Amino acid sequence: MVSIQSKWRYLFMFLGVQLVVMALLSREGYQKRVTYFMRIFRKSDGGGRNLSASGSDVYANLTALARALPSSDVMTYCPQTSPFIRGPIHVSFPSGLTLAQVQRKNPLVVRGGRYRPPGCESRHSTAIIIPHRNREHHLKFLLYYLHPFLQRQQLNYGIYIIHQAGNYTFNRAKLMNVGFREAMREENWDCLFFHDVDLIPEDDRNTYVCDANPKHAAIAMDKFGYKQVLVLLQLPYNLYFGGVSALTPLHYLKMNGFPNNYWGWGGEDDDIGVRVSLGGMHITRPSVRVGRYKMIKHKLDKGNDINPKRFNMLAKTRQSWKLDGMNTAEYEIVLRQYLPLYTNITVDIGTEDGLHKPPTVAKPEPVVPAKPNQEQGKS
Ligand code: UDH
Ligand code: NGS
Repeated sequence: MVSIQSKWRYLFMFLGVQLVVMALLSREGYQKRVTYFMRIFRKSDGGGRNLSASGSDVYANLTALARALPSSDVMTYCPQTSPFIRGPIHVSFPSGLTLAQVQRKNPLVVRGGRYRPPGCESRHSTAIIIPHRNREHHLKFLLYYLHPFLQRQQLNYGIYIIHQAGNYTFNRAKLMNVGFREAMREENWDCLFFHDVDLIPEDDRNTYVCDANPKHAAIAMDKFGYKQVLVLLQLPYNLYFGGVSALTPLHYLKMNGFPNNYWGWGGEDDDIGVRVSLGGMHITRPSVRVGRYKMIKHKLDKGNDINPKRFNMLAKTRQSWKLDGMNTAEYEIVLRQYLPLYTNITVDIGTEDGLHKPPTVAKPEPVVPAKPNQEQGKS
């Protein structure tokens, strides 16, 4: 039999344990654990529709955008700030994505990767220039995110892929010169975005329109922990201009475009930054909160080795910028294709020794209709 005294003892012990447990639970760790579990519950009932912690689905409001037809026959200008802008975008890279899927998700994009907002007259027209070779996998993801991103901003836009022909060392800056001239030949764009293929914008408040001065848009990347690149690289004079940058045609011509002689990785973006200042301009930037990008991870490409001459060349930008640039860019267009999601311009930019005949590039075979009797003869 348990005595009354020992009953009290058990009761006090029980209360004591309760008190200790409560004290432990009320510590900060408990709060974190509760928040963690709450997040799990919220995620499972959210159906992935609005991932508020990591941004929203970039396609979330595209159907509303397509329905925004003009209220009368007279098209009015789109509002100063697009009502479809949402802020942070959730970016991930699911396997199995195809260009056909991207095309289906963007029914208003027309031949050559062009778009105009359906309900109003856009205030801006922007060409996106993407230097490219052997990065089809990255291009697919960029197109998946960039098309709806630009549509949410109610821009007139066109996407140009400037594809370097052959296997000679890659030259990012010269491809940009080609992109500038070829895009301007097609339309009087009021802004050009020079865009690496592996950088995905993560906030649609980072508007793809030009400022009064050249704008460096990719200022915070995941690979640098979203710290301002400028601070991290300890660059002098605020000149970092790599990744994604925006210039008007006038800006571009004032600085004589980009250099043509940086073959291989590195330095060309620093040269471009110096040219901005030599052209009498300065670089503007969005805030770190908005100028955020996710980089698709990769290693240095074959055919794009680090350029050992880059530091010597950089030391001479002040003397060379007027002698080498847009005014001296020589190239030969190999192929121009108006594809459903972009305009592809395959170009021979030659080598350090100058421009010679294009290396063998697979041109599409002319389609010769087979004669019926030939077909029959086969079987
Ligand atoms: N690009 C291609 N194909 C190539 C090389 C470059 O399409 O073979 C284009 C592409 O748009 C790319 C851009 O050029 O985004 C810039 O090249 P990059 O991605 O190689 O440059 P980044 O500075 O490279 O992003 C990081 C690789 C690690 C270099 C380490 C050197 N210390
Ligand atoms: C600088 C390079 C730039 C390059 C930047 C970031 O040092 O071309 O690093 O590179 N300049 C020179 O080499 C002179 S990154 O870390 O993104 O690979 O863009």
